[in-house]
Amino acid sequence: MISLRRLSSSALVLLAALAASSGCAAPSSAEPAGVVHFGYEVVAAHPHDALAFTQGLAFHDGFLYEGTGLTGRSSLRRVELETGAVAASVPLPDDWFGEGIAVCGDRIVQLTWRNGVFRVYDRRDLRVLCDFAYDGEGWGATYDGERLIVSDGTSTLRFLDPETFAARGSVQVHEGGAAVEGLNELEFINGRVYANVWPTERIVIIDPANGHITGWVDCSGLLASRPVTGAVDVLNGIAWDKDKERLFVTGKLWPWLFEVRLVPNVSPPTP
Ligand SMILES: [Ca+2]
Repeated sequence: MISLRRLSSSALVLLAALAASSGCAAPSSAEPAGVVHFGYEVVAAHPHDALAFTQGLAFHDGFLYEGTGLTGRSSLRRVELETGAVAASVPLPDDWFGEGIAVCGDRIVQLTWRNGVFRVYDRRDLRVLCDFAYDGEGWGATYDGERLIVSDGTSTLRFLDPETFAARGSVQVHEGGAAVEGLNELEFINGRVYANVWPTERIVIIDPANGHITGWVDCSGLLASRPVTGAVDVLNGIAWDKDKERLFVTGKLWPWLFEVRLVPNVSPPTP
């Protein structure tokens, strides 16, 4: 069994109570009780590098940190929130395909898709500290304060020691007995793991203690709310400013990065 710190779920309990009192649509019978369906409100839209194939996103001390993908174009960046300007950028080797990132204290860990390497940086100057070999694909990453949490495109979240990368357990993410595949970019927020579900416009909210789903966020229509020229790819990238409790989302090649506020108790999308 996996041992971890369980944080308060009082917010979700409150949201469920609000749902019951407001007459909003009840969850379908196919999912467990208590699953909250969120929509969103756009708080702000900030410029984002439309050439950045966003694979990892985090927020720390006033800056966004972004990992980009595609061979020959992969990088780790420090990005100014308001302007989208790239304040610092370090390229990955040309044949590496960058994936998720996690800020672990003074270090940043960046995954690669199929290169079998985690790269570790000094967060302060983005200097490469070391590389770690691992088996399998790397997709998303986040940090819960104790463990690195990674996804690999399946329904499994793996927990690793953030310094040695030793395995510290895993959970399968499921809803009503059905595995939720395609877990991609991750963000740890108030005891839950938020995960982009590739290749959809939905974010799933996961209890990392048991893999149960506690909510869904439907981000459909988000990018369409702003002018877009050029090719774009899917929603990917979630970052949480824990000091100001701001939630940021973007996508691969999106020209915008959005601050959003989640709105509970929307009806789930029709399958
Ligand atoms: Ca993230």
